[in-house]
Formats: sequence, structure tokens, C-alpha cells
Amino acid sequence: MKPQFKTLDQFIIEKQADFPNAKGELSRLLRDLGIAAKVVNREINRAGLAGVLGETDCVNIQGECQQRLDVYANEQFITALKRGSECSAVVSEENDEPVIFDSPLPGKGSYIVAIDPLDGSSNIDVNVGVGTIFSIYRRVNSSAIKPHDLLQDGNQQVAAGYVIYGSSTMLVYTTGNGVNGFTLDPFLGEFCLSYPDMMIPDQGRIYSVNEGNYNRFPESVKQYIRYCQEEDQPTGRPYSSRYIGSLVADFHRNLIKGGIFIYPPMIGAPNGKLRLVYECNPMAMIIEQAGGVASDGQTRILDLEVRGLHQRSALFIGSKAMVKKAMEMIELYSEVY
Ligand code: P6P
Repeated sequence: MKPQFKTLDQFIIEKQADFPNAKGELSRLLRDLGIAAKVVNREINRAGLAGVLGETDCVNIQGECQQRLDVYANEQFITALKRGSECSAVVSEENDEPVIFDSPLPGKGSYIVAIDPLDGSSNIDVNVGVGTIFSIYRRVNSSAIKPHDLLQDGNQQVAAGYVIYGSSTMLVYTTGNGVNGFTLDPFLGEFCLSYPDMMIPDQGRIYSVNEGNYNRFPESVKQYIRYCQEEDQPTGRPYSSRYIGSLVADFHRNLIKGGIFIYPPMIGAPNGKLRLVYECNPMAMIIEQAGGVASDGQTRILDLEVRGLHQRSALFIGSKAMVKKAMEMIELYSEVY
């Protein structure tokens, strides 16, 4: 049956009707993010022509050289959120400190947004999929923004999502009632529902890890990689290795096809590389809503205590059976990360 044509705005309004007490603030916030994503998408699509490729002479808190489009995307999302006035503070990968907006009008500014405005940006110059990852919390403190408004654990998220700027541009998000994907129709300039009620297969045949770091991995991770590579027809092994080097792209492929993405702890990076607040937590909310699992190897990602805005976490995320097998390996090697 041909999917019913529905724009993101129509979908949000329709879903909002399921919550008669909702005042529409979260709906407007999601629409603000969708607008910024369309602006960023336009710039990415013409990056090679507009001289916005390449690096700035700035380094962000990650110690990574900021690509011009990183800075541009960060500015677009922060501006859209400030203008939309449903958000009172933004935690961004590109900003050392949180961006706090002036005290909002009464009834406004109820939300905090954590964002990686352009994840995988080092891939831009080679035309590989990049993305935006966002996480939305309700502010706790009704007056001035306090640290505990910003340091909420993943279970407190009210919504999470990502935009993938790839062969087509998609926005995928959840508000805790399932995961839905929208594809940008460049002619309409609208995100249209294309993947309703997304669920990740319990078992997949793709493992995604940077095997260049193999010698730095814990023994359990090495054993799991070897398990993936063994010949075993009943379990469909050997699996296929796919690693794009862009979390959003690797995650999105696994969400649709099934698979596991691993960024483990390793020598020189005891908590891996990825950021808990604006990479692991939002992806963990999405994958759990799609029937998958997300762990740091010991603890469910959404249960991890948030102690710092740019705190790192190891990440094992994807199909339930595959993450479970990886956790068994960790237990078998009784490794405590
Ligand atoms: P590595 C991109 O820089 C990123 O933050 C994620 O998008 C990606 O999954 C990871 O880093 C890739 O890291 O060390 O394998 O290049």
C-alpha cells in the first residue's frame, strides 16, 4: 500500500492531538529544528561550490579542527532555537560552554537542547554522509538555568533525533512513542513521512567498528570481532564489516538493515571517543524506541550518570541479539572498563 503523504509538520500536529494537555511547545521546537536542518542541508549540498569546504583556523573543545560547515551548522541551529523561544539553553559539541538564552517570556523556554550540529564533518570534503544529532530535555529549574538542568541523564530525554545529509536528507526522531523517519523532498522543501514506525531487526549481519584501532581494543572486543568473522552458517556468519566513520551514517544503516556499531574503550581512550550527552544518549533513546539496545559495555547508556557536558562514553549500539552477544564476550573476559 502506497504510504500516505504526510509532512513533518502535519505528523507533529497529528501526534500532538494524542496529548490534549500538550501546549504545542515541543511540537514547535521540533519544527524549529526541522527548519534549521533544511537550511544546513542547502549549504551542505552546495558546499563544493560555495567555498564553505575545508577547515577554519579554530579548534573545538574536542581538540578537533572546526570545518567551516561545522561552524555554519552550529550557528544555524542555535539561531533557530533562540528565535523559536521554546528552548532556553543549548549544549553544543562546538561550544565549550552552554549557550544560555535571555530569560524567556512566560510559558516559553521550557526545554534544553543538546546537539552535535554536524557529526562526521571531517567527511564533508569527500562527500560522505554527515549528520546532526539532537537531544531534548525539559528544564528542571523554573528560574535561572542551573547545572542540573544541563546534566540530566539520558532517561530524562523527552525527544531525540538526527538528520542525515546523505544521498537524500532524512530526519529521524522519537518523542518516546516509536521512531519515525522523514525524507526531505527538495522540490517541496518539506520533510515527508517515508519510514513510519521504524524498528531495528533483532539480529543483523553488519558489524561496524574502526578496526584500525584493533590492537588498542580490550580482549573481549577483539574476541567479538573474531566471532563476527568466523564461518558459521546457522548464525549467518561471517558478518559484513561496514564502517563509514560518521556515527549518523553508520547508525542509520544499522537501524534499517540491522547491525551493531561499536566505539569501545581502548588504550589511550578509556571511555572511547563519542560524547554521552549529544551523541550516545540521543542515539540510545532512538535505538531503544526502535527495539534495539545501547550500552557502554557495562551499563545501559540511558542510565549513565552525566557528570560533564562533553563527557565521553564507550558505545555498543544496535540489534538486540548482537549487542547481547558482545556483552556476553565482555562478561566472559570479565573485563571492567
Ligand atoms: P574514528 C566523527 O568524527 C565521529 O565523532 C563519529 O561520527 C564517528 O562515528 C567517529 O567519530 C569516528 O571516529 O576514530 O573511527 O575516526
